[in-house]
Amino acid sequence: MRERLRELKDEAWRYIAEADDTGELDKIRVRYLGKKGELTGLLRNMGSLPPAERPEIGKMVNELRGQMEGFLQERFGKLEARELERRLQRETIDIPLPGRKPAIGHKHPLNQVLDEIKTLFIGMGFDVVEGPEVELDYYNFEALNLPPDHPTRDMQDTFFITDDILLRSQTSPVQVRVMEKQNPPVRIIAPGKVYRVDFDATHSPMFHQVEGLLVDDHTTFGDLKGILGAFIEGIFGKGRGIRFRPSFFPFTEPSAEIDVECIMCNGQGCRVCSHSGWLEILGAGMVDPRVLQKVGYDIERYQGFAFGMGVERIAMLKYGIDDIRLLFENDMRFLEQF
Ligand code: 2NM
Repeated sequence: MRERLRELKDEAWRYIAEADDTGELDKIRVRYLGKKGELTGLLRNMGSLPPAERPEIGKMVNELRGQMEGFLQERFGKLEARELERRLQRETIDIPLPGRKPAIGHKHPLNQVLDEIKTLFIGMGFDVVEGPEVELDYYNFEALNLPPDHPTRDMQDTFFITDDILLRSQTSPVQVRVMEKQNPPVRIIAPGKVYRVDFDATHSPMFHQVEGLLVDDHTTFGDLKGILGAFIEGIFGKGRGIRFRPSFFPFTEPSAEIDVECIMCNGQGCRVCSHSGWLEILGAGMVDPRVLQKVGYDIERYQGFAFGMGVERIAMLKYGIDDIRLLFENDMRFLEQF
């Protein structure tokens, strides 16, 4: 029996010393010290020994058990430390490594400008209205005081679908539709896509307009100047010179084109403003009473002013973009700059 114990110890010590990881070591522990383990088995078989030998053998088995537990624990501590060391090596975090940035998109520059325009007019009490892009000739031209033979109608170079259906060339038809349904006071802006047969560095066959209309009693050209002055200040900043030049539109009388001091050269003259020091940004005027009369308004009581602007043009002037096509190509290298 003593012989057997010595063999068992030698064998176990060799296994424990050679175990390469904590998992293997645990299997060895179960093999000797587990419920069905070899050492446990020896204790259980004490009954088969002569009674005189039992106390001594029992003591030896228990001693071996204690030694083995101690040795296992020592090895376990070492292997566990080695495994932790290896795991830490493998899982090192490279702290200065730049993170993977998710590509986050943002609003297209045109929509940024459009939202700015809307916000400014909403702040001055205007409602935002939209209407059809495929429009009747009546709303696009006739209601706006452009009879069939009017020269401006040819000049507009419109996309016709049939004789009396077309792609709107301006958003003013939306305003006519509102006036037909609603009595003054009217205070609206109509943003949206418009279509004209025109294509070069500064013109696109589809572009965006914002037109505005205010109709009330006692509405004057002074109101127009005040509202548009506040708008221009909001878009281009305070203290920039503004000038009104006489102009002509079939739907307004008197009419004006409105310039702002060049934002590139502060009025000194440069390539952007064709060396004039001024940028044209708005058309406007007092609504021709004939337009108001056609929608059934009492022209003895009501007057109005209206204005229109191209969103692409304002974006180009604001950001110094020299080709309108850049706004539609959606080249990320361009868009990322805004
Ligand atoms: C402009 C310039 C001047 C305009 C006129 C109207 C309406 F419907 F009230 F008659 N809406 N927009 C207008 C006036 C538009 O764009 C350059």
